[in-house]
Amino acid sequence: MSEANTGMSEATVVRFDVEDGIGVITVDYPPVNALGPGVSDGIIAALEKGEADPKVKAMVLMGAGRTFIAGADIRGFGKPRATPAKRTYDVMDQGNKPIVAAIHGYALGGGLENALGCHYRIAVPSAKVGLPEVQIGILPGGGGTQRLPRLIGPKLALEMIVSGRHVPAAEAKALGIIDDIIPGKDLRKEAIAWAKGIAEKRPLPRVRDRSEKLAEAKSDPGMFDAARKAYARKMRGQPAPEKCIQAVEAACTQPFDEGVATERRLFGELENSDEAKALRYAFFAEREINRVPGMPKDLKLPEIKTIAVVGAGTMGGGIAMSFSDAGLPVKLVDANPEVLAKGLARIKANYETSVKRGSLTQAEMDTRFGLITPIEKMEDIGDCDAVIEAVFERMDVKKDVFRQLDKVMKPEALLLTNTSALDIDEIAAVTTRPEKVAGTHYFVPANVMKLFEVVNASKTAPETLAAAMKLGRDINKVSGYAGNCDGFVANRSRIPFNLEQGLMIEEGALPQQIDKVMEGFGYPVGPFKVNDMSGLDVSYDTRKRRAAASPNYRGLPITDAIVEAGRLGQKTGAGWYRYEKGDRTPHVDPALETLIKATAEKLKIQQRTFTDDEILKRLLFGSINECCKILEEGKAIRASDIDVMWLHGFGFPRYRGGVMYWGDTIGAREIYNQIAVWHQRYGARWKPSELLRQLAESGGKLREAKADKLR
Ligand code: 3H9
Repeated sequence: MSEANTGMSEATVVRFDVEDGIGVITVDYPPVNALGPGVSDGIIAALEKGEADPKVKAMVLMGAGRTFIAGADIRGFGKPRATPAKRTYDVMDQGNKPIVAAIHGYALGGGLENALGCHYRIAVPSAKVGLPEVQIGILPGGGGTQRLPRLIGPKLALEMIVSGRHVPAAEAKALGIIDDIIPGKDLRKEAIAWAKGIAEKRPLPRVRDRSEKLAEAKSDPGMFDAARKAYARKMRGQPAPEKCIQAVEAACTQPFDEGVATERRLFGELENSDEAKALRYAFFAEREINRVPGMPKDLKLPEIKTIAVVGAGTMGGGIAMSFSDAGLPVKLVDANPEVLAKGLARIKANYETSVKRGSLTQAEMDTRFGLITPIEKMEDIGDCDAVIEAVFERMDVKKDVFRQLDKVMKPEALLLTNTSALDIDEIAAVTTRPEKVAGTHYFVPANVMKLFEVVNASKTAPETLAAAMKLGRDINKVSGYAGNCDGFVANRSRIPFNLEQGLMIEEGALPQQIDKVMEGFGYPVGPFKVNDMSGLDVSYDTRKRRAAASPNYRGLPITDAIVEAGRLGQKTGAGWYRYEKGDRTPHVDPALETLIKATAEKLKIQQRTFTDDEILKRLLFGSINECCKILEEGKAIRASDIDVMWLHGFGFPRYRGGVMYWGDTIGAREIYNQIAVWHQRYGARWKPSELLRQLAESGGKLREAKADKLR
């Protein structure tokens, strides 16, 4: 075996060696072999070496470590860079020796584009391929939009490129992206053997030369507009999906090289778009959120294999599903057999709806439902590694459950609570193991929303915190750190939004105007339509309880009057909107306007008109101010964590990065000035945070704000 480095800069990132007549090019750029500095040049140098070496009959391109190639180096986007003298794909196309891409882990973006430049592609069963560029606001810029349609046809290529989804190896084989699936026990050995099998085959199957599949576009010219329609709602406000469609269209109408030039032009138009920048920020923020500073390096995490959920209500059922959906067995406990039976029936009905919709097969439903074991006695969950309590949100009820759990659970078990507002220190104090107690706060619906807020109470051990955060990731959620305070981080930062929403109605804005502003901003559904879906009675009850507890509580009298008029939302046929029987389409209702006006007159509340800009700022500035207070108090680690929480807990439009990222597009100074004016006009709730004032003065970025110290 001869081993050689391929040049100066790429010496450490790409290796080339020859074994048994096969030149093996190994990309070794941890952690995910992104096409960072020197990688593409290293591949080119290796290809040229293999081409020139008479001993080499064919070549294999593979990745070292956990994956093939995860794509271009996203950190390099938006920064100036030189146009490469040569591109790997062109060098592959010009070569005379067959090249086999041997894929394990992921071949994404530029990774798959390199594989498409190879003559053959083989993969291990667990591999995944895809062109996910659209998810970071760009399009495949390495020939992917031109080669993939030639390989699998424009219709399938459109779907893959515009959705950006990861395609598992078996499906990729069925689609024609992968030529063969290999066992992958010894990737290198199997790939060399495979390459030997095709070494003499000619002509070389170059994807760029294929055109038979493109004929599909001629027989179905409507496919591009159909794709536009299919993604219009989902990808509203974003330029990338449209440009992906244009690029695939170019593959069908232009010769290959022209199509590549079109793709490159469209890529250039997207790379520095506001949406692409925000989406890149979101990508890295989602990885950063996993890091909790100050954690001991050698932490030994308790293993969590068996889980129990206490409380079979809507929340408990959703939580149980979050485990069964991830393939983990879960025990669902409720002392009340009726509630337990109802809870199970609700879970079953949820799964049945998914089967009806086609998003789940009957077999998958059976497996998932089968993972949930109903249990009536608390003693029967004692051997579980962790338990999540999801009972009624009242301190005495929670304490009672925790006393019981402390008795029945094995000593090393974690005791987790799904409380959304109660003091976890107080709950932990009734147990003999407060170090094993933490909050794991789900968002509604628990089986759907990705945010998993992990609350660090004052006695929570680092192992418990880290294990709880890992538990969230294990069930495909996004774990975010929160300190123990009223509302924790996500809900607390959202409270001003909800409050201003109600107050603006009192002052004369109409729900349809506010919804239109927020839908225009990028929310899939406006906040009042969401209220109508969840029911107006829930927050009504909370307000009444708060009013009873504190005589100074102002409340929302107009919203209360709407509820008292029997308008509870979709379930009563009217709320902020009017609904036809059996239909969930919201209709603007003049009767609501009359009711609001009459109540305002009666209560002597002055009404006025609002501009769209004022509505947006009133809704979001208060939350930005609260985020700053949360950071100041050391209850969140970093501003970008709160942004991730808004993306995954509240459906904030991803292409706007998050509430703090969006705030930077306005600027801390302008936000501070406006808040100071509102502080004068509306009083204490708009008191500017000290951190916001500092950022305004220093010109600092909201999104880069961090807690000095976690408390
Ligand atoms: C592209 O290819 C454009 C082309 O068309 C050509 C243009 C000319 N770059 O996610 P993880 C880091 S666009 C830089 O935790 P996992 C990540 O930040 C690209 N860094 O692992 C993290 O770093 P840290 C198209 C990257 O196993 C570490 O690697 N490709 C990149 O859960 C581990 O990542 C994509 O969009 C990257 N491309 O998931 C794929 N990828 O440890 C993006 C990862 O410092 N990547 N990092 O926090 C992914 O989707 C996932 O990382 C992947 C692995 C599924 C691969």
